Amino acid sequence: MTNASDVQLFRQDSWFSTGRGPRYEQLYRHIAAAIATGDLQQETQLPPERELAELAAVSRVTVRKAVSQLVLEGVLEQRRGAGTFVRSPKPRLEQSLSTLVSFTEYMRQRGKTPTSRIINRGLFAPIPDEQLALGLSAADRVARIERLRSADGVAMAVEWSSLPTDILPDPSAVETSLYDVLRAAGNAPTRAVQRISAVNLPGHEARLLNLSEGAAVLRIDRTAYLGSGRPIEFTRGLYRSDLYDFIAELRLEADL
Ligand code: 16G
Repeated sequence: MTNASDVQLFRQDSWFSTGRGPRYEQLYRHIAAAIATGDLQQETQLPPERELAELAAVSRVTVRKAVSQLVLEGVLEQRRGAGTFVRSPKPRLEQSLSTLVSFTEYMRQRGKTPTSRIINRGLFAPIPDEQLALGLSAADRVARIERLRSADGVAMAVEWSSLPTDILPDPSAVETSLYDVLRAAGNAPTRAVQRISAVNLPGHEARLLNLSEGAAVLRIDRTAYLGSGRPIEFTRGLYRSDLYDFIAELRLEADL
């Protein structure tokens, strides 16, 4: 049933201006802004697609595009047989536990046995990328571990993980899982930002991964943060492209 505030909120002159982009995009921005300002509160049900199209004087396709974008971003939620709702944010801890998965956890969840071969580790002078990501100065030291990550004996990824030395004073403490060590010290990250790109494998890493030099792999740079907002992990990894579903899953779930 249409109520007066829906009529007000969705009528076209409250969100559409000529020259500000396609209708679905303007409608999308309008709904996102209404949620951000609280005009549309958590758990509010949106009018059904047909009704919304009528209120906004647009086609159902326009409504669908705007709504599906917000669903994809996790702002709206479609509940089967019930309708579309403004999603309530999950508590921070739960969110991070459900989305910030370590290599070890990810492989175990899929019934595989994860292993790590340490290629290099120690305390080093930070390179500029590490300084930038972790907020270190050139005079600081950084704990760095280079590992070959395998699952059921198959090489999957090469990872270089860098952490401030007060967070990981002894890189040799890491056996299989870095996150287990961080968790044990009460320093588990609660949020991470990842940058994903496609690169061609250099010779050294190609040999480690049993792939040919120049093969296309995914490079992922992850910066992970404590609840306080402090960055504590910068990991650059080269991942075989058969790990792609793992990455897609993270990107879909993460409310970054
Ligand atoms: C994942 C993370 C990496 C993290 C590692 C910890 C990605 C793209 N990267 O590989 O940043 O350091 O897990 O795994 O997901 P671990 O606890 O098994 O060492």
